[in-house]
Amino acid sequence: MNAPLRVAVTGAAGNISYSLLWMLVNGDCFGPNQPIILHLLEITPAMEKLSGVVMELEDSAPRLLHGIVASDDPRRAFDGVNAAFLVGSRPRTAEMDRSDLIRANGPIFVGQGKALNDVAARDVRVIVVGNPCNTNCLIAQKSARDIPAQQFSAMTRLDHNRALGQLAARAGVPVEKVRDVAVWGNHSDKMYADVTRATIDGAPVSSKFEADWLRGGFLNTVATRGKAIIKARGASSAASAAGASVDHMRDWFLGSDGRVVSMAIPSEGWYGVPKGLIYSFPVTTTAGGKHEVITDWKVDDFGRAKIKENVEELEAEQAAVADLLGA
Ligand code: NAX
Repeated sequence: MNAPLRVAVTGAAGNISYSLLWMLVNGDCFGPNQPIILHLLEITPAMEKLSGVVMELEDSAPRLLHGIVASDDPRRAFDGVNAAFLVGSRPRTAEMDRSDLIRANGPIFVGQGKALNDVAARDVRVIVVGNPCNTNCLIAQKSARDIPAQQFSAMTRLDHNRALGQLAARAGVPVEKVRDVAVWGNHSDKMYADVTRATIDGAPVSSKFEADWLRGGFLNTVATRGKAIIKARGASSAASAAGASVDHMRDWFLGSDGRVVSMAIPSEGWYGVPKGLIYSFPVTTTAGGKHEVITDWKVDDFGRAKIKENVEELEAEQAAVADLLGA
């Protein structure tokens, strides 16, 4: 057994965490020989609910769980952590539009970014799940001045997995036969699930399906899947979101074995995306927390327009929180 890894989860009493925490303690993310100490953060009014989650974790007696820290103080919850899942954020209410949500959540990520900067392990890897996740990630990253920017990321893996799932289902093959799908941009309904390099059982996706479907029904289904789940289930995606965050972090820590995956990371100017925007790119990952953007992806005119649209949306989000980025 390795020495325990300290893993923070915020919004630990929420819906996504109710799946995520058990995936973590069962070894799905960091492997079957990696013990973990869970660091759980909640807001004060949710601490009682969190105590129930802690009881259930204890009652599950997981072999890999070597301790739990539960707190409503980010500086205590992030102390020494090597990985952080920033899931908690304020939910969008009926009267809020996207810009209200951005303004409501921004300050949370200033505080959490500063706390990570001050007390997390220097090798910490951060995934932001709480929406609007790209811009929340930007705020946290800018607030953590001493942590290298590329250790911050936001989650587009659920969109990526949704795209894989749609293609596999339509082709009638197991999902592992589908490769080289990439999600570009923002985790919003503008995100672009790009299949121009994708293959199914070695054959190009473009040879299997009509371009009209790939640019129409397919993209639309992936982009609006969250809403369809809320309508059908009466609650937002939780287990699939937890699973996607685990896929993201597992690949980051253990490597994607040559597979293309999608991560929203600080742009270095790749594909004309302005430096610093938290933008989803096709990447491969290697063990030890490294990701490498695939820089020779041939983007067609349709893709270029989509990439630009996402840049514009993220720039507008960035402008809405400009006052929080120099904190
Ligand atoms: P819940 O409302 O069930 O849970 C959120 C939890 O966060 C609550 O327990 C709340 O008390 C806590 N919280 C709020 N402010 C906090 C703070 N400052 N510090 C710590 N905890 C805080 O939401 P859930 O269904 O778990 O979803 C969590 C977030 O994930 C939402 O923002 C949601 O929009 C986002 N999602 C992101 C996805 C993605 O692909 N990036 C997909 C799934 C999900 O929609």
